[in-house]
Amino acid sequence: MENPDQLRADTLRDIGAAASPEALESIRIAVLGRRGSLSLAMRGLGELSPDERRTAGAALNTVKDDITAALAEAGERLGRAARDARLATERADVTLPVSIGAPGGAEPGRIHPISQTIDEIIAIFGEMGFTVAEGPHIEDDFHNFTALNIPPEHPARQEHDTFYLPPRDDGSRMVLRTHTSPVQIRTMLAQKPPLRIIVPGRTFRADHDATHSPMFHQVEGLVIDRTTHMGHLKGCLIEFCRAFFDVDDLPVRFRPSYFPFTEPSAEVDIGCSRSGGELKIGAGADWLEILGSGMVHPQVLRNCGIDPAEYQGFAFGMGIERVAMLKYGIPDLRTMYDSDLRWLRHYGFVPLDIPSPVRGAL
Ligand code: 2NM
Repeated sequence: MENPDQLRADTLRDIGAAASPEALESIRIAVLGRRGSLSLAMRGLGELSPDERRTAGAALNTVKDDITAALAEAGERLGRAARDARLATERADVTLPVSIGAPGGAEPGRIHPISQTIDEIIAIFGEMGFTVAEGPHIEDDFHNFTALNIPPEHPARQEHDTFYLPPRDDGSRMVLRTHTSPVQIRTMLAQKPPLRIIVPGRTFRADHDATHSPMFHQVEGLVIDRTTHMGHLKGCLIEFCRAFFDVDDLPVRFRPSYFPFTEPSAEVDIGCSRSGGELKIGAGADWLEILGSGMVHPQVLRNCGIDPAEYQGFAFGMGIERVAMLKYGIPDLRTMYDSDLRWLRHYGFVPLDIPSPVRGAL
């Protein structure tokens, strides 16, 4: 065989000249492979005397280490070059319009109508100065019920309506939040007024039929300041309804109602017509319920360390699935979470159709 130094010099030269990972692999096989020149040389050591074997073995091992290191280094260099070349050719201009079903082009994914609707609602309230707050899906009894002035015997607390987790060591049971209101509670406990937040997110109720899903989405909102009053509630929610449904003169009606956590409470209806079996949002003979709302109950404020003699606030809540179905003409709630691609192609939104207070209402 060649002497070890010659083998090293020749191999390192070949490695330096290798122009592709494949060429590098051929060199590795020719030298270090089972029948490679270095492997054969190492096998030949058995014919030497012990002394000679020790010297020659050490030399061959050094050569092997040097070649192995050079192969690794060259492998990285060629890998980097290949990656750079790919990046140069596979550049994507994300500002280009998306061509749906263009021949040879990949089909873009779709934004789910629930995500799109949440983004639009955030854009509208964002313009009014609200920020987004979030919190855990698993809540304790205090944040989900007690702080909200929901009494111990209230039907909403029953096993029948609420998903309870197995008891903890102290016997208490956590719940899957039944509304996003516990996030308002957490916000009031953690921050000082003035507050202006909306809380979009998943909620859970033990209810499953044509118009109810055990998991659904809500957006709730909360405003607290020294002089906040029912007029602010009305102005804010009228503005929201008109922006969301993109109808400037949309009739909006406030109907007295009851919630344990607000006093007074009002349900919010928008005008519509149902003539000819077709639902049309806008002026008409009929009304459609969209939101629940009210002035935050003084006891709720007290539960959160806010003095009701100093501060007042309003809150509201709506179901996202319901307003998404109304706005986008989706007839069946149960299709929402089927992950059916044909449904998503039809009802989904093309990415980068970024919602804004103006465009979001389109
Ligand atoms: C609704 C309707 C009315 C509400 C109240 C609160 C809190 F935490 F401030 F007390 N959060 N959300 C509220 C009020 C929610 O949903 C239909």
